[in-house]
Amino acid sequence: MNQFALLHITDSEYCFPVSENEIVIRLRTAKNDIERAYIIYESKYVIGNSQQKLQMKKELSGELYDYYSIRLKLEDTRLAYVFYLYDGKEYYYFSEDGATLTYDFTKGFYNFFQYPYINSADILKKEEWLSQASFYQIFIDRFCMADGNKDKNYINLKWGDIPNAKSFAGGDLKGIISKLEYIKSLGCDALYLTPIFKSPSNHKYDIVDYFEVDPNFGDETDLTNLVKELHNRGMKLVLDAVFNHVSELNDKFQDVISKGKESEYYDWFVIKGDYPCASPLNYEVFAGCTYMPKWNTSNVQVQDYLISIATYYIREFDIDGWRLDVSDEISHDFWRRFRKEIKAAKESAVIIGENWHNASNYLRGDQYDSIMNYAFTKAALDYFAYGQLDAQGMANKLNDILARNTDTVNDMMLNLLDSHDTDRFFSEVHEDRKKLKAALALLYLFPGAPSIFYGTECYTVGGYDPDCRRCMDFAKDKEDTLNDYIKQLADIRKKCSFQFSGTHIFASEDKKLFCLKRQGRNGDVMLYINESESIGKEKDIQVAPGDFRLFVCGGEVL
Ligand code: ARE
Repeated sequence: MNQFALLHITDSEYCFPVSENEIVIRLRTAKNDIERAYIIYESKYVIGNSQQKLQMKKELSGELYDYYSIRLKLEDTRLAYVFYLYDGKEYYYFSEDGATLTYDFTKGFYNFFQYPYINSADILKKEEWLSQASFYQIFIDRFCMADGNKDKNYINLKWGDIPNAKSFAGGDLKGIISKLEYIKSLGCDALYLTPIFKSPSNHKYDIVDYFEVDPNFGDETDLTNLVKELHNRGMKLVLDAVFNHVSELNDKFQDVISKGKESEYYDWFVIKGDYPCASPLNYEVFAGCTYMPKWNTSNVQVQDYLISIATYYIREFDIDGWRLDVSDEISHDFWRRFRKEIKAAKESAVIIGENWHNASNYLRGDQYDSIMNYAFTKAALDYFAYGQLDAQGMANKLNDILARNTDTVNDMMLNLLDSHDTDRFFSEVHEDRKKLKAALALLYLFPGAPSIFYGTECYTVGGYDPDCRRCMDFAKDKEDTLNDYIKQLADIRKKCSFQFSGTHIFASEDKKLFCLKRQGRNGDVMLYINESESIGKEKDIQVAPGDFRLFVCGGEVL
C-alpha cells in the first residue's frame, strides 16, 4: 500500500456533518492502490464496547488518487474512528498515527480520528433552491433596452455593433423584465446580474453610490418590479456585490482625497501616504486600476457599511442572494460577519463567491455557500476546445475538482462554460455546434447549478472582455437557436432532482468516451461524449467521434 498517499483531515471536506446525526467521511488513497476500505467507529465515550465496521465506497477517482467515502447515521455524534484498509496482501489500520498492521482497541482510541460533536450551527445547510436552479447570467447594458423614457444621450453603440471597453448600448432593468417569459422558456429560474448600482462605466464594477440604481439601468421601482415579476414566476434574483473596491468618485474616497489623514474615512482604504496619489500609486486598488481603490475590509466600520448595503437590498427588495466580486481578496473575517447578517436577514439568501481557484476554506459553512466554478470551466475548455485532456483525463480532472469540496457544496456550485470575464465558449470551440451542445449537456448534468451567459442559446460569439459582451440578438430565427435544447436539459435536471451522492464520472474501457452517470431522486441519466478521433464503446453503447448520447431513465433523449 502506498502510505504516502493516505490522507484524512477531520472537520474538512474529508469529514463533514450533513445533518444533526449524519456525517460524511472521506479517505484519500493512491489511485487503484487498495482493494477495500472500511471504517471502524463508535462513540468516543464507550470505546471498545460497540465498534461497528462498514465498507466504504470508492466514490471519486482522480489523476493520482481515489477517494473513498461513507455517510454514517449516528446515535451519538461524539465520533471516534479508524480506517481499515486491504491492499490485496495485508490489512492496515489507518489512524492519526499513520498506517499500522495492528491496532490495540483495548487501550482505547488514543490516536483515533475524531469528530467530537455535531453542533447544529456548524452544519452547512444545503440551500435546496440553489442546488436545483438553472441560472441565466446577464450583462445588463447588452441584453435588452425597454425604458422609453430615460435619457439616452449616454448611448454610443448601435445595438448589434461590436463593443469596446467604453461602449454603452442601452440595456436596462425594464428590458430584463420584458424578457422574463423568454428566460423562463429556456428553463432558467434564477438570474445573476452584473452590478446595477450607480457607476460611470458600462460594467458598473466601479460603484459610486451603492444605494442608487444606476439611472442608465432604471430606478428603485424597476428593481422592485423585477423582483416581483421574478418571484411571481417562481424565479430568483442574485445581484453582484462589489465590496473589494469602489469607484474613485465615491464620496468617501473623495473625502480622503480632499482631507487626507484628517478624513474620517482615511482608514477605510489602504493608503501609504498622507493623501492618496494615483501616480506614483500609493494606495491599494483592484488589479492596477487606479480608479478602483480597495476597501480596507479588515476595518470594522467598513465591514458595517458594506454589510448594511447587502442587508438593505435583502430587506427592502427581497433579493435572493449575492455574488461576491473579487471575493478572494477580501478578509475572511469580513465574510464570516457577512454570512451571519445575510442569513439573519433572509435564511434562503445565497452567497456565491468569485474565487477562480480552490476555495474550500471559504466553503466550510461560515462564509459562502458556493463559488463560480471556474475550475469546471477550465476543464471543459481543456477537453472540448484545447485538446489538453482526453476522456480519461477529463474524468480524472472532474473527480479531483469534486474532491475539493463537501457533497453539500458540490450540490450548490455555480457551474459555467463562460462569463463576462472570459472568451465565449462557442468561440473557443471554433463555433462547433456539436461541441457546444455536448458541453451544455455536461454543464446541466454536473453536480451543482448550471449558469449560462446570455446569448449562449443563440450561438453568440466573442473573444475576451469586452468582445464577450456583445448585444443580445433576439431577432435570431428560433429554428437556429438552442432554446428548445436548453429547455430540455433544464427539464431533465428538474425532473430527476439530482444530488451529489449517486454521481459517477469515468472513461469507457477503450478510453474513448467520457461518461457521466447521475442517479437522481426521481430518475437517472447517462451521458457519453466522444471527443476522440474514432468510434468509442461502453458496453453496448457506441458513440461516433465528435458526437454524444444522452439517456434518461434508460431511454435515449438526444
Ligand atoms: C477593464 C477593461 C479590460 C482591461 C482591464 C484592465 O474592460 O479590457 O483588460 O480593465 O485594465 C471589471 C470590468 C472589466 C474591467 C475591470 C477593471 O468588468 O471590464 O476591465 O473591471 O476596470 C481576476 C480577479 C477577478 C476578476 C477577473 C477579471 O480575481 O475577481 O480578474 N473578476 C471580477 C469581475 C470583473 C470585474 C472585476 C472583477 C473588477 O467579474 O468583471 O472587472 O470589479 C486567473 C486568476 C484570477 C483572475 C482570472 C481572470 O484565474 O487567478 O484571479 O480573475 O485569471 O483574469
